[in-house]
Amino acid sequence: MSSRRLVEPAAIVAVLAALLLCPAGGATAGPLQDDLKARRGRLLDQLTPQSLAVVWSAPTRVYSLDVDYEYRQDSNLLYLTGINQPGTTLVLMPGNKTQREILFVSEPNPAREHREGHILTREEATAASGITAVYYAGQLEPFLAAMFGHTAFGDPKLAEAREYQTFFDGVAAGRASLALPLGPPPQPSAPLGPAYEFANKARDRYFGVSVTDTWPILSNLRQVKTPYELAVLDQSAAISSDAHLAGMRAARPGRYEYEVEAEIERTYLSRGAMSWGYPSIVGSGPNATILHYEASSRQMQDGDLLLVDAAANFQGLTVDITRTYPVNGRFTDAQKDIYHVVLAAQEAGIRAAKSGNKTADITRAAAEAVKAGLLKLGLITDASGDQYRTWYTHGIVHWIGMDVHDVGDYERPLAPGMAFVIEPGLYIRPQALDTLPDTPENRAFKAAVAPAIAKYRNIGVRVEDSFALTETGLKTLSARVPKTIEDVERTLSQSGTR
Ligand SMILES: [Mn+2]
Repeated sequence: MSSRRLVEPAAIVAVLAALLLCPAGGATAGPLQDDLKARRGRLLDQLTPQSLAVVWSAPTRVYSLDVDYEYRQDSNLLYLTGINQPGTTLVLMPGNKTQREILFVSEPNPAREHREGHILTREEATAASGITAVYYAGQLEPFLAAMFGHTAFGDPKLAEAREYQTFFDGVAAGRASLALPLGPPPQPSAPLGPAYEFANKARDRYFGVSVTDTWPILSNLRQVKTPYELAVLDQSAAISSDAHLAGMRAARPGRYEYEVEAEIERTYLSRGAMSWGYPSIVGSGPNATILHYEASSRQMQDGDLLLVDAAANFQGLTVDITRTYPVNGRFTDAQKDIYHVVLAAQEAGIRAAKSGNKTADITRAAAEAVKAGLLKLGLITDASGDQYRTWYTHGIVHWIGMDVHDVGDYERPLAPGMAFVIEPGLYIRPQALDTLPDTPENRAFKAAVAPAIAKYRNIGVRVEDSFALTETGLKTLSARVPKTIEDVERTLSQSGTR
């Protein structure tokens, strides 16, 4: 890491500011709306002409009693409309003459707006989404009833122009398709969600309509980021990278994990990322071996490693970054041993992250490096089997985007526009051995690794970077966060009174 590490990428920020940021008070027509239109166009292209597709917004969710959680929009609806407001529904009808995209938004409600804030007007919804046909939410039911009942809806001119005739013909011929983002079915007793509920109701009420699943289409679309999305993702990564650097400056023996978390999340908010992409993981000492440690309540001790896994949600896009570093500024030899194996695994994974390869190639390359490293450290005795999984316990590649573990097909070969992480980790939890069945082989394994366990116990290391594959190769979105032992120690030594 060079001394440029704290320099803002000012040129990039200026370009993005002009490209991305909407004026205060609301969105307007611009590059985002063009991109949203293109995203909807690609979905429309994959629907049969006699389809009616519906995408619902997420419900509000209760935190406790009369207080809600901060609103989190449904990712598919946000992807297609850019509208971060509950009570929004998108309808797409590829066979329509003029209005192939129809949006339903909440009615104005002065009393509610006094309590909760402004509700987009229909004009504002058009400006934000680029969709010109906007109705109020109360018209969704009459609209759907009209579509399935072959009757007029809205402006009489639409009926005159036989706007919906393709769909009506489809219903009459028994070939209409109700295209819903169903996704994998929920657990048998879990709530169904709007898509499954509506599918069931439609089956009960309407004949000549079959239900199809748009989830795989949407997942495949979201898997390949547009240039616009890649620009936002880059800016999201810049904020998260600075947050990690702020966390590194704050960490030291005697401070609490939550003080580091506070610096990280302060950075998000101060840079316009209005929330985290996932709850911050800030775990010191033995807590670094807990994959999703959330308490952040421990006082950090001299000699601890601190594992920080955190990233912001900026304009709906989230990267995923993890760093592990010594709170006193210097890795111990034992910590270095584990760290080197993790880094070697990530480097092997990065070499395999090429267009045409699959994520399984990354996984395999990293696992080979892990096995070789663990064997050398005496933490496994046999690199041919699954012993390494005692300490190497999770998958290391996932897509990133609107969801931190984003949708997308893991069998699809890597291609430009795909964004993902490579995140090997080793967690030397002595209790991991307790779960092994009591067999002669396992007894021998435990005895053989006992000296290494004594040396490495309670060390947890994960290193995670976010990447985008481009036409010219792999781009590391989180490259500014120091990663090698030298760079990490230099950064920590530069940050004051450690
Ligand atoms: Mn991750």
